Amino acid sequence: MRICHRLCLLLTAFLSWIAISCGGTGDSSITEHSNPLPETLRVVVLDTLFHDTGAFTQGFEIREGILWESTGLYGSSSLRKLDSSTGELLEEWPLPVTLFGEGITIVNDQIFQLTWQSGFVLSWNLEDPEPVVAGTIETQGWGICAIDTNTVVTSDGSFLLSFRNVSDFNTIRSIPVTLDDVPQIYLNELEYADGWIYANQWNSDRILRIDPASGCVEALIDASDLLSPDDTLNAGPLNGIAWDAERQAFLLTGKYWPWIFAVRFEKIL
Ligand SMILES: [Ca+2]
Repeated sequence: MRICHRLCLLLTAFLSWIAISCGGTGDSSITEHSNPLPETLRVVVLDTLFHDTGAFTQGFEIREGILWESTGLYGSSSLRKLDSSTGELLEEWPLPVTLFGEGITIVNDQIFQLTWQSGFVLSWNLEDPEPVVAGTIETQGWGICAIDTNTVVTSDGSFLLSFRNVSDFNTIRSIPVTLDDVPQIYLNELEYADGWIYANQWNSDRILRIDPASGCVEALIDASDLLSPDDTLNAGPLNGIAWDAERQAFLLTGKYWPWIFAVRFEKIL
């Protein structure tokens, strides 16, 4: 009974923290309807680029006109260098067969690539890509994005985002991601742009725009209309988000998708 009572107190404190951090007062009788639902944004396609239907996309990132892609699965994981204007594959480097590639991000001249269950964070030099183990994390590796040159944020398939030191990947803090006070699980591929963290949820066409300070979902992006019915037959879920500052657009793709879409997000009027 004492354990149950303690768990109830912890759960109550957690829910109160969510209510307060997302703009409520912490009083459940007041906060039940106090937080407005986040706005839903539609996806406007600006351009369509080639994407390899054999690529099990796990991460997407752009630097100086080069689109970098991480692919997964044991035995076919890789780091790929793509032409960001066409999507064509320029070079590819395989991972050891024991590693399952996940999200990538770039800090200074290093690409950091997560692996799914090994705990290893790989580092690749942009000029001469060759993987080395830069550190380890205590969780599964799903998505990663850099928010400055000292800090990366990782997802692990749960509703938590972990802020980590680039130097050793130790966790500085973790925040729950909530939508209308409900924790959002399956956070996957990440991207940081304009002060927001963008995350797609595994096995959905939905992207969340998240306040990195509070973890509150501030907008929902519905990407369900990107693929035609024919294209969806052999395609997996959306799992690539890269902010292209030159285009002022996001590049979106998914596992085995035939296309990369350059898009912007617009309010639904
Ligand atoms: Ca990304």
